[in-house]
Amino acid sequence: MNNLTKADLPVPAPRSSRPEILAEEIIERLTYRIGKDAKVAKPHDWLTATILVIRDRVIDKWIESTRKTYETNAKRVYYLSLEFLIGRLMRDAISNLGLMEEITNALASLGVDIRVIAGLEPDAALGNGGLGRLAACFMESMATVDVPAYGYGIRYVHGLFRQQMADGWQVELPETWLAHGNPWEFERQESSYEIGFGGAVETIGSHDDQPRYVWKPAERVIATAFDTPVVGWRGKRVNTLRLWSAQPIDPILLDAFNAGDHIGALRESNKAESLTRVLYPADATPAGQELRLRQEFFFSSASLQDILRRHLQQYDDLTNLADKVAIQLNDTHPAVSVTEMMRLLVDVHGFDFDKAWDITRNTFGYTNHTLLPEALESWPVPLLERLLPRHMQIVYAINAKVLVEARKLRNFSDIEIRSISLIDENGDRRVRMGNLAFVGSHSINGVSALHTDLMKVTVFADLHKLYPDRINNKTNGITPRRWLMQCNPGLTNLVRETIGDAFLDDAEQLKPLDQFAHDSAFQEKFAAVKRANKVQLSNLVASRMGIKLDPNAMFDIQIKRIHEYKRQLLNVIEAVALYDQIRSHPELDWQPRVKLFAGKAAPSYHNAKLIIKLINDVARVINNDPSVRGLLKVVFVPNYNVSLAEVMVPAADLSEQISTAGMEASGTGNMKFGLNGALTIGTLDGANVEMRDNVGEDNIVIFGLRADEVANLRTDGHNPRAIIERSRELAQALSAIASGVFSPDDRNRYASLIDGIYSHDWFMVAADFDAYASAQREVDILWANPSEWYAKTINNTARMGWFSSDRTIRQYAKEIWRAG
Ligand code: B1H
Repeated sequence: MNNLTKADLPVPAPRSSRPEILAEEIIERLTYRIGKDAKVAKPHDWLTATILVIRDRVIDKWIESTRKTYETNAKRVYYLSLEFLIGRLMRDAISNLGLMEEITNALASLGVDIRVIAGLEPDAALGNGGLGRLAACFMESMATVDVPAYGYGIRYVHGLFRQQMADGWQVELPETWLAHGNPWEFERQESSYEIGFGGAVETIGSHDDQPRYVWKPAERVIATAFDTPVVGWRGKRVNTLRLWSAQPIDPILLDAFNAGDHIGALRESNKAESLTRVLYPADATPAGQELRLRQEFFFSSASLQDILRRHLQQYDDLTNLADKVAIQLNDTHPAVSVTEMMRLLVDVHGFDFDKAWDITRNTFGYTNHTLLPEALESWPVPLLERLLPRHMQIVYAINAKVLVEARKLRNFSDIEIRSISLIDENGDRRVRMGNLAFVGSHSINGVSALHTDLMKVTVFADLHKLYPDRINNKTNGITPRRWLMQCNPGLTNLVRETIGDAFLDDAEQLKPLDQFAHDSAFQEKFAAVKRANKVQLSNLVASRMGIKLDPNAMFDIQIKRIHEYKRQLLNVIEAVALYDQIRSHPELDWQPRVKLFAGKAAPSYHNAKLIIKLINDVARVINNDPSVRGLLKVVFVPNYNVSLAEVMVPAADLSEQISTAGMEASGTGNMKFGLNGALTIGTLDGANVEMRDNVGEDNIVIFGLRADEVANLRTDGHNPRAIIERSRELAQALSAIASGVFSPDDRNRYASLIDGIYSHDWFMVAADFDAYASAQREVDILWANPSEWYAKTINNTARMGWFSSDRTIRQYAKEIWRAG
């Protein structure tokens, strides 16, 4: 080094935000970074050039944030997640930096429409649904509330599949979000780690009383980091999303190549790269394959090695790890981290087992996102033994410690011991990842009040008895930047004009809007904003599907993954029943409705795919029947993703949140709709319960069985056939579907789906049908009275501020991480 010390090194001068300067910079990037003359530049080139200009401003803040964390010895939070469902980044970054007007004008001066290029940015869909989107909202909120945080995940080459419709059936196509390169990411070749698989464990020095173990993997791959900056509101802080990509140790086996085996020469390379090639499209349906476990270990090990390296570089000591590092496990997908941390501390850094266990538990927190038994991860013992032999030993050692404590100190019975064990001995022996994450963490949280209560009495009842102070609740939230300010500028501007800007920095400051709920002038403006958003959605549906919607009709929307427990089936059966009613009672005062659906089904989930087909079949019949007189339309919008949600959410009048009570851990779409002024029709499930508490029971339409009633019916057995026989509307709708009225080309198509309702009705579709249908008629009555309707929906916007993910993150920071 020269005579400058590192601390003296200059930082770049602050950059101008004047549109003229921004325009100059865009031309500069276009010319020298992309190598294009503005005269021939394609819209994609303009997009990249614009992102590069914004990116520089992000980098300035990024470096500042990273320096500050280092200089203040601040605690760092690491959010480990196999999914980050990010969506587009450009508008988010521009808006959080406060440069929307300036960039829009700069582009306009160059003859470029920002909306056109913004629409070209691909959706980063590195996630399935709510769990992945929550991780993305949390990243943005952690930057906003100034928590020094890193997200760790996988840089999938192919994110969630693109959904196409072929004759009403879902077809999956690969998503190629990196096709045009990704200007947001920085490859960090210097941050690379070796990740092992297989092999054996060697014991060293077994003659003394503390033998050491060394894992000698048979296979190794390299994990390389790709960093994406995440900008908080008003550019306060910029954090890092670090995604790992797998690379071979030897990119090509030259000997094999030279011997003429051109394919064999690349075999290792292909195998390594296949590790991070695709996202599992499972979403609360079991994935279960070896490749998935490899992905989980790959990103866990890379992340922990990176965390320990950074910590050692700063503190030169791992004994204070838990004071300076908090690691949050987003569900059990990274749970193998608990054993990898133990291996690194004990085998690599020489800690004794008990000390390492204290450090590990004090460092980790675990968030549970589902109680669905089929979604609780467990891996066969022989698979773990083969792929991660040292980790399997560590599982046994942890298990021994926990079970001895439970038996000796707490007198646990055989049954209780069996339920808390890390090894499931019912049938093939499997390692329970939820139990591993639980015992390896000081905090285990649920994602809504109801879900957390249920955790304590169902899957984790016995572990809760052993460690009663660990389970806590952190009700989910959503970022109001993306889910109000960016997706709904019309409403944002109206609210600013009406109550000022305080809500921009604190969503709970939406409250004063309450006073305008019954103000007819304000109601009119609120309705006009909603109508404009509905026109925008109608245009999208017209251009993508050639279907014309009437923006004066009620837009009734259910968008989320397709799952039996989410009960899209209940919704579409009700549509069929309503169709019957409209035709048999043309004299009644029916309120025009458009029922919109969107969502993807796991490719292996037969019934979910059949439900999509049913929605499309029902839509075709109803939409083409003149006797409906435009009073009902059904539309399934293909390829649901974050960007589509950003158009559909602001356009909703009615939000469908109708899961079987006890099954939706939280839901987050429910919050997005409420914030954007939709009325919710829903069950008392997940966060709907807290939404009711916040908006008041007059401002939400609740129906159906409660979670405890569902549980009782399931244990006592209920008789769906008798229920169906008592409900004429339901019986007729079911028999129409089952007999092929909507599937004349294949009359048996829905026989088994409907038979499931008759024979066991696990998801309580029959049991809840009448309550749901009458709740819908109640909604019609409200809709017929616009001043009442808008009073309620204004109250929803005013009272949803508590569901900001800023609030959620502050609770995590204070109560779990003790950081920020
Ligand atoms: C949620 C998942 C999930 N819970 C397995 N569990 C997956 C499970 O690919 N897999 O194997 C993927 C995802 N996702 C959702 O999390 C809940 O169903 C929602 O109710 C909740 O709002 C969301 C965020 O907490």
